[in-house]
Amino acid sequence: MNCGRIASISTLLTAVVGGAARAGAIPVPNGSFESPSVPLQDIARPGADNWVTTGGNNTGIFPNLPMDENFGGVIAKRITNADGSQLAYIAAIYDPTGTTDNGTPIVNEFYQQLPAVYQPGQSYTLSVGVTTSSAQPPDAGAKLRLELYYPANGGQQSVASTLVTSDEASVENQLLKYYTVQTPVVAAGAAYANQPIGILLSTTDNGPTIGGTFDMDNVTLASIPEPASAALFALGALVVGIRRRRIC
Ligand SMILES: [Ca+2]
Repeated sequence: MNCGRIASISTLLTAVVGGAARAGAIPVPNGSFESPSVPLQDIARPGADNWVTTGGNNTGIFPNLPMDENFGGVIAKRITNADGSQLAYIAAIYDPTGTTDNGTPIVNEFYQQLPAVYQPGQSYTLSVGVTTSSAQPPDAGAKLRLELYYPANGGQQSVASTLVTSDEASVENQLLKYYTVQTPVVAAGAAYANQPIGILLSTTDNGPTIGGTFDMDNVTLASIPEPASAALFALGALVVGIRRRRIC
């Protein structure tokens, strides 16, 4: 192989692998729950733009407080590391046979289906900031489900999920801790390959006697190329090494 050809291969490998090795951010519309804008005096409102929310008033968004406030003896704390000025709340209770004030089942979820699809050769990482409400902290053992799914058979089929418990989610009810959901590398033959990516945040792992509320913020999603890219990178480096040892 001549030196010119080796040089061109190494240049190509460096370009291809260098591009593939970077994790890519996938937009999550209203992932920071900044829309619609909720006036401070309204305290909170159900629903959130771009997300499907269930459970009536049990799911919605609220403006972060400028400072800790005392509401009739209940201390509501400012969340000190919020992203932007608003966050989401979700009640921990789960009672599909019960009904909310709006007449809907007590099933509390945020979900949305993205335009992006699960691409073979990529893995996906969902990241969500979570804390517990200072005014209505969740009961011990309450769980929050963070999930990546794909639409199937008219429903949602889980690809990967993480359960966050109230005991670990809180730092004095005022500091977000970040949790991730990691998918495997998508195989070309996987049922969810090339299917739309869905994000689900829910409290459906609890029961009808579990009270309190989780707060969430800054939902982000990234795609990461499969480890084989690292081998390609090593191959690229090897070709560069061969080129440098030869006299051209
Ligand atoms: Ca936010």
